[in-house]
Amino acid sequence: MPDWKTIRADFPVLHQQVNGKPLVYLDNAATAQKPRSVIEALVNYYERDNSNVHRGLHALSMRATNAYEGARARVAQFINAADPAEIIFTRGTTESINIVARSWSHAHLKPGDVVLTTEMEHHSNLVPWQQAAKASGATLKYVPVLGENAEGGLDLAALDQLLTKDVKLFAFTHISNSLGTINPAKELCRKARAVGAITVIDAAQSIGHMPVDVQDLDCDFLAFSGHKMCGPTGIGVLYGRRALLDKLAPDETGGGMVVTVDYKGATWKPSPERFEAGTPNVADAIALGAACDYLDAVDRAVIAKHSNELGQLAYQKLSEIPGIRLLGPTGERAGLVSFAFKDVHAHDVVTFADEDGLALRGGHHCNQPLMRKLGLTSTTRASFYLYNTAEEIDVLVASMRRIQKFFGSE
Ligand code: 7TS
Repeated sequence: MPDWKTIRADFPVLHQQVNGKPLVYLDNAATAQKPRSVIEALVNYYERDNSNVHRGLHALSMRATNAYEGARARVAQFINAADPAEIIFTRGTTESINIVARSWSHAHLKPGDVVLTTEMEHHSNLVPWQQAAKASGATLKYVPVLGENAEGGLDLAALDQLLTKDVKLFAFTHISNSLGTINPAKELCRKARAVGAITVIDAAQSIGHMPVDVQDLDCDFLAFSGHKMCGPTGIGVLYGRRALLDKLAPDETGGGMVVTVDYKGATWKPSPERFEAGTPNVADAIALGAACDYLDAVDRAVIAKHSNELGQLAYQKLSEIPGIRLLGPTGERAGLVSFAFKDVHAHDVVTFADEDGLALRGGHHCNQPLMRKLGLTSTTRASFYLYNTAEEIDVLVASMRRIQKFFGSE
């Protein structure tokens, strides 16, 4: 078992005071902090190797290219992809999903087809499918969530009813960013495959928090962001099965992704270049590789156990506060809790908690349709990661008790 307290020492930003109190950073579902090794990977690249990739024959360009392609191979290993060519570097989860929603949908969806997603999706895995359905004439359907606090997770019996031969694509989140639900991703992929639908997993919340193996999950596409797994912002990944990618038209066109061009047209390179037009985000891709190294050195199964236990502990301690309503599963859950006081807006909760040095998030968490279904406009969310401790949950609970007393919310 790693010493979680020494892990904290790897994250420079955590060691500061906020409003005269030690910072308690519990906004990891929005973005995770960066260990020194990731920050150094960025600095080293810009101080020693900075150059454009793929097109140069000089030493710096070759070093940059090797490091960039090395990062691709590292990410492939991180998610157990069969081939580094299945790793496309993007700006993040949102761009990754949009690429599939535009390129794949444009070629494959027609009126009468069904795109299936769930009621617990982040807008990034919802609005692109609404757009794809509108553009193609396909119908978008949602797997419902169960329970007045969505504590029952996805309605798997309803899923079985919804999964007809008309379903061409099923897109779902691995972990809900507003409920803390861990979806049975492997089972969902198996069910979708049985009716011939392809699968898209939104792994934004799972990628840095638990082992993710695309071959074991047997998914077709998987999307994630570097910044939620200790890597930089502005870099993310679209994983796609090679056989699907090679048949897919590019989403963006330009330099670097063509074989030949004349005044009439162009031909495309295979994946991954086909989907990476223009100068890529070299530095951040390399630092994402460093983030993979960091997380694997700790071990993602161990990280999952640690942050899920913090999630359960926080859920249990917060549920003892009068007038609080907690969302999501009552038992096993991911490392986040989302809750609401009856008469206090989440923005007030977050502002009060900030006085106690806490970094929380309040709002709809880009889950507006789900919030509306649950009769809420917003929740307060605390989300945990490998550097958080049980003592920090005590700070959270004490702060929430102070707020509850101040507002007299019952
Ligand atoms: N999918 C899920 C499940 C997410 O939680 C997020 C970001 C995204 C997609 C989009 O990721 P991006 O990196 O492309 O922006 N979630 C949150 C959040 O919960 N609070 O801030 C961002």
